[in-house]
Amino acid sequence: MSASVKPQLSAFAVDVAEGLSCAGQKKLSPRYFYDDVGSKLFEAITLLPEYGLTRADERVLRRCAPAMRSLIGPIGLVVELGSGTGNKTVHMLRALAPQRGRLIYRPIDVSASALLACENQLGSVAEINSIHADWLEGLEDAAREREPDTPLLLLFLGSSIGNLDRHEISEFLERVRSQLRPGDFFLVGVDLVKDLDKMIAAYDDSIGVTAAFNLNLLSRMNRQLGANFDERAFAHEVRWREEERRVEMHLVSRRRQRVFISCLERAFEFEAGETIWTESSHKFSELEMERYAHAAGFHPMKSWVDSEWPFAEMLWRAQ
Ligand code: AVJ
Repeated sequence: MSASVKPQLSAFAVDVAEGLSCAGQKKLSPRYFYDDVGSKLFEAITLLPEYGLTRADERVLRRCAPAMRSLIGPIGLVVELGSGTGNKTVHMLRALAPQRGRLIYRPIDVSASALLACENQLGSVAEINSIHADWLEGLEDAAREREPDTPLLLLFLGSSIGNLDRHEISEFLERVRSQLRPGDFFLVGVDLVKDLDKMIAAYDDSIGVTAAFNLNLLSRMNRQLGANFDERAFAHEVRWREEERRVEMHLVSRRRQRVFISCLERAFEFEAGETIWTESSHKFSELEMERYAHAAGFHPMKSWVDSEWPFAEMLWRAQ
């Protein structure tokens, strides 16, 4: 077949082909959870009683915003990796907006609908100039387009950093650091290690919203790649991996089955009990994060921890 006949595969299709044809553990990247349905389901997750993470993030942000303002002074440019709808960011922007002069907010997200919500919600607090891209790609754009002499505050909230494997974190932070100038600030929100039952329940809620969020990945492949997954033939499963200090989400095949993905023109086999590993949510200590900070060229300035749900907001300065 000539190249012009075969349509170009999307990044999603290419990653699915690779992730499902691994000889060992099948896996898919959690970035693909966030299509329009997945983004809404994630918003629902943040309202669940079991998922204390987002409320803790919001509480600490609200509490630390004024202190941050006095530590770092007024800020002209705020960039956010994985902004989502920007719900939590509004307090931060209100506290940081300079008395006179403008505040530019550049949310980066892979979900266009989340960015639209962001623009509608925060438009009265700051000038919004959104970037529809992956984290690092978007940060490169923001860094290239920034004005000289205005310090930048980069936000990375909600423990999104927990999706990275530990061995990827140092390289990721170095790449972040390379886009910043000395004196810029980085605020990272991390979920801390806590009671095991709390960590598990946060990803295995009683009414099955997180299960739907996980299974939507199969539906998304059906919708966008012409796959024929039977969602009922897979189950949501949550595991705690002690040595890695992380919660893993999997989709378990309930029986032996074959799935065809038409845009890949390929079938994939699943054994009964075989899983697709869809997400890792790592849990940290403040000390561990401080080590990552130093190694990547940041100076940890201060951190704030929620009193109800162990979650830390850590403010670092680029050295
Ligand atoms: C947005 C990546 C921080 O890992 O806790 C919530 C996503 N997955 N429930 C997390 C998620 C299942 C969330 N992060």
